[in-house]
Amino acid sequence: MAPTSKELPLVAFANRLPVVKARDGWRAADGGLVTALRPALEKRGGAWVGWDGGTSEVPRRVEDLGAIRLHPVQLDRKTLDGYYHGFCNRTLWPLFHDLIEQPAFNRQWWDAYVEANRRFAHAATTRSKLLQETIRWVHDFHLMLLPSMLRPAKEKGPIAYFLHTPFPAPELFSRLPWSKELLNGILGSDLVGFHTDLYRDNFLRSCETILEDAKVEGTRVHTSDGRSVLAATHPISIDAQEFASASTQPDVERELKRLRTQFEGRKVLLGVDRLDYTKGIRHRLKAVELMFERNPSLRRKVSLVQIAVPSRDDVKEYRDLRSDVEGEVGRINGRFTEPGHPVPVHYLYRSVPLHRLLAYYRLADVALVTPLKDGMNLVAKEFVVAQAAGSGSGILLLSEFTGAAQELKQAIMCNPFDVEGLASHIEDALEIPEQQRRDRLSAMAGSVHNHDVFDWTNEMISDVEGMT
Ligand code: ADQ
Repeated sequence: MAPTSKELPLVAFANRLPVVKARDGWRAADGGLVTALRPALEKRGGAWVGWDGGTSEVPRRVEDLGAIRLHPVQLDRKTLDGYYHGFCNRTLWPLFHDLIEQPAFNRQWWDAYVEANRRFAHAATTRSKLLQETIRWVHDFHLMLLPSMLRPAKEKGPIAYFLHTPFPAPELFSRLPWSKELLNGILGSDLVGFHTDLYRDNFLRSCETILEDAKVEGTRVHTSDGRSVLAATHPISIDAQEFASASTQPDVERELKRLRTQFEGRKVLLGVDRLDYTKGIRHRLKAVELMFERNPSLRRKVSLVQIAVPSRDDVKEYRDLRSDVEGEVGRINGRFTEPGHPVPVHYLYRSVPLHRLLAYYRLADVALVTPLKDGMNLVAKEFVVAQAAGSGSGILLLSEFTGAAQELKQAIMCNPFDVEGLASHIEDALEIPEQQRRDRLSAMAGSVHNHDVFDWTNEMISDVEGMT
């Protein structure tokens, strides 16, 4: 569809292109960001700039992404190592998640980060089709310098930036030797979006305390070059309607029937995460162990299913996490499995297909979404929508340190650092009367339906469009 006179085309910048190579050729990748941006990109016409994943054969278009043009960015091995494996995953990720692991500061990684951001800017400014007037929307902590690098082409339309992780308190952020450069990079945008007011305010306080020549007034930052940048809260969401409808499809019902037989007579606790130290999996397992220790009768009546998607296994902290988690699962099962009965902890180290994931969401009596820190956490939203669609009455146990806790107020809130408290919350959650469970669930599913991922996209776009 051609854009109307008021609707500018959209160019998305994200670390990865939204495509994967399957056996029968290239196709759109599964993922929240592709789902979120696709309707706007298709309606307005647009392009996606992202790293090519190390292959030089990415096509300019793929059939299931319609007219969306793909602009691959190439990164040599050394730049990629410093930028992605180093600065993104070992410096910014732990720093932005409140130092759950210690960030490493390394000047070569920083240089590679600057260089990688430059390559993204170069990809945008050297491709003639991107030079028409567009909205440029930059995503996440990989590309914090990019907005200011795109700014010299300001007359080509407004720039939005969205951070998918938390933004840390200035007391933590200022430890980064390049904190000023990153703030000035982000401030190249017209609009900066965050999941919660807390992250937005941390960003504003950081600008106030770290930048001498910027002035913060309310939620605006006035820069030394006379511009005014708006910081706004826009929590991301999911395609609630699609999730609800997929949750009751025949393939999900079949899988659910099989799982119900497998777990007959047991209540099911469920964890679904990337295997990341921010997700609180170690603390969760300790709490489950404590629960079984304190309640021998639950050993035959309750199972934990922990599904963990492999993630960043080239980083030592992630390999250590995997071996800790697997050791803990082994220990719990060794201690509490009773002869002739199933193991109490079922651990799947893999990505599962959507119909199976939805069947697990519907099966669960209690979802344990207990990150130590998480920008939003989409698993919490997916769980309540899938449960409600299947007329379930599952309980969401939710860490207060997730962005989702700001919206899903009817969850049972917990502090995952308090392992004993977490164990008690799980015990209590198993006892909540049915009507109360249903009331909580329907309120939460309603709030996700009322503000879905397309509202998120539209709100960001309409905010930034209003600035031209
Ligand atoms: P993530 O840290 O990746 O995202 P999250 O928001 O929970 O975290 O999204 C994970 C996604 O992966 C969900 O859609 C989930 O369905 C899927 N998933 C998880 N385990 C899976 C499994 N075993 N098999 C298949 N799919 C699985 C970052 C930030 C978050 C923020 C999002 C979006 O860290 O805080 O919510 O971006 O902004």
